[in-house]
Amino acid sequence: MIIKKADYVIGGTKLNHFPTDNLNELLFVGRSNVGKSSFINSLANKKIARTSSNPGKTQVINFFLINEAFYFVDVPGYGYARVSKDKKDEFGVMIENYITNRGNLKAVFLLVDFKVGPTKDDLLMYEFLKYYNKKIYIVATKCDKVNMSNTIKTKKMILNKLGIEEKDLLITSSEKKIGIDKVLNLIEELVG
Ligand SMILES: Nc1nc2c(ncn2[C@@H]2O[C@H](COP(=O)(O)OP(=O)(O)O)[C@@H](O)[C@H]2O)c(=O)[nH]1
Ligand SMILES: [Mg+2]
Repeated sequence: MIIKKADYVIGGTKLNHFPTDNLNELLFVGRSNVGKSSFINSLANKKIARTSSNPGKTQVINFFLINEAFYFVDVPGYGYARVSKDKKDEFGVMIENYITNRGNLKAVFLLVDFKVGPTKDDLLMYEFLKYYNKKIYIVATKCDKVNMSNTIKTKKMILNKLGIEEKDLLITSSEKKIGIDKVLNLIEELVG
C-alpha cells in the first residue's frame, strides 16, 4: 500500500468525540517513548504524529485519516513514570474503553522496543488485547539500535516472552526505514 494522503482529523477522550463515518481503524499502542509517533510518521511518510524525546505528551486519542479510507489511531503511551497516578488511571480507562467498545477497530499494532524487549506493561497490554479477541500485530521498534551479532538473541528473547512465532514479529526501524514496507503490505491486506 502507498499512503498518498494522511491528515490529522480529531482528538478526543470519549466515544462521542470520535469520528462517526464508521471507517476501519488501526490502533497503535505501546509504552511511552517506544517510537510510536515515529512509526506512524514512517508509515504515512509524513510528519502527522508529534514525536518527542520528552515522553508523556499525547493526552488524547488521535485520529488520522489515511487515503480517505481508514484511520490510524494513536493513543497515549503507557508506563511513563512522570505522569501522575490519576492521569495514568484516566489514560488506562480511556484506552480500555476505546478498545472494548469501538466496533470499527480492525486491528491493533502493539509496539515493543526491540532492544528493551516486552516490559511488564507490554505483557499486560498483550494479555488484555488477547482477552478481547483483538487482531494483534507485534511491532519491534528501533531495531537499528541492536547490532547484528545481538539481533538473533534479542529476537529470541522477545518471541519467548510473548510466546509468539517468528512470523508474528515485525521488526522495524523508523529511522532506517526497515520493515516499513512489510507493515504497509499488511495494512493493505487489512483495510485496502
Ligand atoms: N534509533 C532510533 N530511534 C528512534 C526510532 N524511532 C523513534 N526513535 C526515537 O525515540 C524517541 C521517541 O520517539 P517517539 O516516536 O516520539 O515515541 P513515542 O513516545 O512512542 O511516540 C525519539 O527520540 C525518536 O527520535 C528508530 O527507529 N530508531
Ligand atoms: Mg508519541
